Amino acid sequence: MSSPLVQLVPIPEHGDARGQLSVVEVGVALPFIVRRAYWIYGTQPGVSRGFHAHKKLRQLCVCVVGSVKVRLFDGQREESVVLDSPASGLLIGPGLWREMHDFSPNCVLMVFADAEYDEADYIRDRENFISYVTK
Ligand code: T46
Repeated sequence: MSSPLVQLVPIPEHGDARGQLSVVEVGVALPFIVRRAYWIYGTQPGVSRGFHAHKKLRQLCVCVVGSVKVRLFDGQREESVVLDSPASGLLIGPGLWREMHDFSPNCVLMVFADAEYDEADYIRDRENFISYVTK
C-alpha cells in the first residue's frame, strides 16, 4: 500500500517450476537510470541505520531476503513500512529522513541509486534536516 511518504512499486516476478526471478528495469519498476547499487547485510541485532536525508538522491530499496522496517519523515509527517518481499520496492526521493530498524538477522537490503556516492548530498542531523525542509 502506497501513501504520500511510502511509495511502493511492484517488482515483476518470473516464476516457474524452478523458482523465482525478479527484475528491476528502467521504465518498469525503476523511474531512473541506476548509477550505483549497494546492499546492506550482516546487520547486528538491535542495530538501526540511516538517520539521514538526501538533498537530491533518488533510490529504490528492495529487501531481497528477510525483513526491515523503514521509517520516513518529511519534516511534518512520519510513516513506517515493513519491507519483506523481493517483489516490492520502496522508492525514497530527496528531502525524506529515513531510518531502518528491526533488521531480521538474515536481512539483505538492496538499494539502487540514481547517482554516485556523495557525502555532500547527505543531511545527517535531524534538526538541520527540519530547517532544510521547512525553509
Ligand atoms: C541510504 C540508506 C538506505 C560509501 O562509501 N559508498 C556508498 O555508496 C554508501 C551507500 C556508503 N558508503 C560508506 C559511507 C559510510 O562510511 O559506507 C559507510 C556506511 O554508510 P552509511 O552510514 O551512510 O549507511 P546507512 O545504512 O546509514 O545508509 C545507507 C546509505 O548511505 C543511504 O544513502 O539512503 O542506506
